[in-house]
Amino acid sequence: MSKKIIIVSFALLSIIYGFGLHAQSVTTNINSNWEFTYGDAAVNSKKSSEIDWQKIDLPHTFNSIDAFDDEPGYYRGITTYKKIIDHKPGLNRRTIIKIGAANQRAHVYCNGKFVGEHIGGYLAFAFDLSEFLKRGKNEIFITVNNEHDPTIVPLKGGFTFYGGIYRGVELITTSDIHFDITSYANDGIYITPWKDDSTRARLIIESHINNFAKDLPNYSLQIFDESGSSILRIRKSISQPESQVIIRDTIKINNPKLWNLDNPHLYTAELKLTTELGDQLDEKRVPFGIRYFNFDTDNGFSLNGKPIKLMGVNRHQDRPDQGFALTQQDHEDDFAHMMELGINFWRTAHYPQDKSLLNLCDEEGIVVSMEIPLDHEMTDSNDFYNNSSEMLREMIRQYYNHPSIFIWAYMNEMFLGKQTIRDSTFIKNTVDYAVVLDSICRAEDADRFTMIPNHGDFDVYYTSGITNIPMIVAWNLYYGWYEPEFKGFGDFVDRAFDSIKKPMIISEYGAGADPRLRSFSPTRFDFTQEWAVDFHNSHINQIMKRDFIAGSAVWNMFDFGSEARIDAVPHINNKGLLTYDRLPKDVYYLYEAAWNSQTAQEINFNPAHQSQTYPSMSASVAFPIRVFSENNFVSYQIADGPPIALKKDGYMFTGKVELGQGRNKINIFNPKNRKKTAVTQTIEIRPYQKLDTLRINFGAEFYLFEKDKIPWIPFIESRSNKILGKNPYVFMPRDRGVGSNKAIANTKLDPIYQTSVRAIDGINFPMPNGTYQVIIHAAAISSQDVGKTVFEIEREDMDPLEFNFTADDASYRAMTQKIKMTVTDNTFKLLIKKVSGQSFINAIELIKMK
Ligand code: GCB
Repeated sequence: MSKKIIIVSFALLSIIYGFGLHAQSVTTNINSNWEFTYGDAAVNSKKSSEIDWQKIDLPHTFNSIDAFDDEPGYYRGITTYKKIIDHKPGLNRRTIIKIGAANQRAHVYCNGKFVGEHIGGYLAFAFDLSEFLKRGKNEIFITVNNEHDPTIVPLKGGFTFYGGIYRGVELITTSDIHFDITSYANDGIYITPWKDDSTRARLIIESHINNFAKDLPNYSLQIFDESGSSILRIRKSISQPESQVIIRDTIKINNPKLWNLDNPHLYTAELKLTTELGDQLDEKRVPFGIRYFNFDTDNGFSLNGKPIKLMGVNRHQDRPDQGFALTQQDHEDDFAHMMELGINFWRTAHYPQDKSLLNLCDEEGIVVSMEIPLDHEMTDSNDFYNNSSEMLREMIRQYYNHPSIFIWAYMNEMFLGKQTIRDSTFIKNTVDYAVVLDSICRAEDADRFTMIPNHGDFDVYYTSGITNIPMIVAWNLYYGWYEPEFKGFGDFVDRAFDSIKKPMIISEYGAGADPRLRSFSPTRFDFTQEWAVDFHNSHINQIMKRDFIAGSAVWNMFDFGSEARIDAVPHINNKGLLTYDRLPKDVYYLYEAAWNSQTAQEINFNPAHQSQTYPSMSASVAFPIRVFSENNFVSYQIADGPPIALKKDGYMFTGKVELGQGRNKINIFNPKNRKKTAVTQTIEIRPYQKLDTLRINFGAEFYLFEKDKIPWIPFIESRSNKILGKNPYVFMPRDRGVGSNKAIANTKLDPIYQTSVRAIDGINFPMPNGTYQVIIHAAAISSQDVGKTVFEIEREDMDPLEFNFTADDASYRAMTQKIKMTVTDNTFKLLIKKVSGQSFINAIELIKMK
């Protein structure tokens, strides 16, 4: 790994030596009292005092709000962060600033002087400020630029690239002689463990030391096991006066306690630098684990000789109103959700994530795959290649000591939208560069596996030869979402296994679910919770059946920000098992049944679905029951009726019951004690005629639930519920699935406005006599509507009500108009007349007037 190895030796048993209370390294977090401004204040001709600074604390991003508004795009440009530090020189003569992550190009200045640059938004960096600091107040400026830069990855990607200093900043004071933290912002220590044979492990411990003093320090290494007992001690003097010294020790540990998923045993290496008199100069404590593992083409993953199916998730690092600027507590809370789900595998897609999480993975026994954000696109330029290669090296060196990391990945879906012949140059450049990146991984770290995740266009990857390069070939597959059928998943992986004889991981699979949407007859791309459940249930089963799939990771653990994406919730990717604000969806409970060994045999049920009211336009509904459990038998009863068995389907039990109007109590029995009820689901089917407010959506079969409000119900045509017109049709402008893929301005109810019935002359359905306030909801979502007065609604004794979309900003905007209507013959009738373009309706509300 290193170029300047000066001392190479084998272990010497040490003698006990004394410690002084000399200069110890001190790390201070300096996250509070920063100032922030847009633009480059560091080279700005204005005085700092004339700049409009906002007071902020770190972690911080400047995109947590503008990436979610109705305006396309978000601020991508230069910004400046300022911090005053009070410097009191002491025994520690060196002062180093360490920045956890700044997205994406950062320049650090101290008292107006340029200190250094860091490229890339997802890794830490550190600069020695010692030559720039003066006694007393010092002004630190960090400019952070997140504008698109063809030389810095990610160039593309399905997530929001929130700019800012979004991880913490530390100031480290240390002595002139210290472990090198500036080169790669790690601890200057690299521990490579492997198992020699059944009774012995061999470790190489490499320490990088900076020596500005030219004194000759002493070096010591001590290894502790988990109980804190010292198992080995080495002490030596450093006889070389060089300013950079690398010490490499090879040590052996007999009968090592291995790092397993059930018992992730961690050793600690304690490394010290002391003066000749024994005064301490610097100290590092580095946890590490000893384990051996393999990814096998036919049989998948094994750890310490034991086969383990890796089942886990991907996770993005953002939350509402915070973007990437998460606190340590936020990271830990996310990890707690992942543990509760029962994962044993985590892909940190699409970039290296917070160190605190990797520490938790080390401690809890989670297998991690980590990657650089080289996603979809690359530039054929030296700067691009240098920056990306350096980023890969930086990632490996910063995270090298974490026993939880087993895989380095370095590209994602590079051929999305590419064609073998048309894009042959791009494809060739990518393959050539994959060879370079793969060899960097293997040179930096001979122990771990390499991986490239590809999307589901098998031929373009296979024929390019890129699948020959990494040690693991991974696939991001969306059968039953972007592609038509769940079953396509199995067909795809079987073919890939037959063609590419290499270990395989399913690096992504997932389906969108807007937590507000539910359906009795879910369908692809309707964003209902029920479709997502069916999707995942099918996928878990298909994955479990195939031993050659070493592991799989759900896309995604949490909903996340994706500014350019327009699904049911614009700017959010809704494929999370939990919502953006961390509320579990139904699919979360399905996974608990599949993975959480503590709860798998029980009923795992979304409490949010325990009691629901469904207004209905029909006398009864065929209500689907879905219960999640790994048990063999689950039954239910309606009211006090006889127990009825549900049908087992993978990790869930299903049935359909006819529910009449009123409150229906469904008792689901505890599978372990069938006399006891585990969950009671109370479904109220409410005849819509009895409601004071009726809210009807057109063009989809889902219900939309809003907190504390009457849900929106689908308009289901029947003999009495009619849509009038010669050829009315449900509008499906999306190339697959339900509704439009446009964000609708002026509303949060996008699914209501994205769906519609067009070429419509009116609607009628039974409604008790009386007077109603009628609210008509319309949004022009077809190109045919732009710039037109589209339709009019007939009104009693008044001119028709016009829906006019001629204004420049009238399209893709929620429009509502109210009218008063009287029903006299128990039939509500709304007549719509086309003026130009096409008539349509998205939704209506009827509110009974006293
Ligand atoms: C993918 C990408 C991921 C997207 C995901 C999706 O294949 O790797 O970044 O977010 O699909 O949801 O479409």
